[in-house]
Amino acid sequence: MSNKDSFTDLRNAIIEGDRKKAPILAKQLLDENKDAYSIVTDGCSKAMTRVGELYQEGEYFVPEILMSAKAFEAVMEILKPHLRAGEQRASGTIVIGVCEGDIHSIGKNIVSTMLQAAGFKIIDLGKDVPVNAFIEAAKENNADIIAISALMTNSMLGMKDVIDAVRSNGINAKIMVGGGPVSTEYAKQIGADGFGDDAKEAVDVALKLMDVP
Ligand code: B12
Repeated sequence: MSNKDSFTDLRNAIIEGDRKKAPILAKQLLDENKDAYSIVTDGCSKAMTRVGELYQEGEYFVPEILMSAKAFEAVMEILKPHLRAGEQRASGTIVIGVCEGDIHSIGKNIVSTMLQAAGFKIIDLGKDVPVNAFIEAAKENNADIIAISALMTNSMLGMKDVIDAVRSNGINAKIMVGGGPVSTEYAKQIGADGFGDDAKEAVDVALKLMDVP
């Protein structure tokens, strides 16, 4: 990371996969009155982008990525209560999960936390979720929205299977999608009702789908 700012040490701790130091640094940032969501975006998420680059450059392998992911998760434990302290203006039920074959869950967890903070009831199906599980959960919970995450170009193809199954089962839920390789264009192409680039956008899109001003 080139530009040094308040989040540099935290980013480095995550890049180095230091799961002891990272939450301590996050706590310090909170004590300095840094906003919890900006700690996630400017600290943690940027660090993971760098980890992805190091993986592509052949510097990092899966074990190193896993250590960084664990450090990120340790930070999220500290930040979650602060992210949840938001204004709760939404009502509605959202079923959320990561596409089948995909075990990337960090981004989905942040989206889930932020949606909950906005007031939605969240049914989190976790990662590697088969199409049927989305359908069953949507029916059982009378879902207003189904939110699907994918981090890989091959797993994101499964989003269309979920959407097709939702429509053919006559489920009346709106569908929103997101995650690394997903774009507005792709979302339109597969017939999703909404797309969000990050967790804040996910909340805006969900509120819009529920007609909350
Ligand atoms: C961490 C990580 C892992 C960890 C995941 C741990 C965990 N618990 O999640 C582990 C080590 C397990 C892993 C494994 C693999 N990974 Co990986 N991984 C990453 C990495 C470095 C970071 C992802 C991350 O957490 N980002 C931080 C979060 C906060 O961002 P995010 O997920 O994008 O989420 C935000 C937005 O996208 C959005 N969002 C997310 N979901 C949703 C949903 C909705 C509805 C909305 C609206 C918005 C939204 O909001 C989030 C918050 O702002 C990425 C690199 C990258 N640049 O993304 C590679 C990456 C995703 N992995 C990759 C690969 C190839 C793999 C492996 C195949 C490696 C291997 N050889 O085994 C396996 C796949 C395993 C599988 N079957 O899923 C590739 C995917 C390439 C591709 N395009 O298909 C990437 C891009 C790395 C690379 N540059 O090549 N990985």
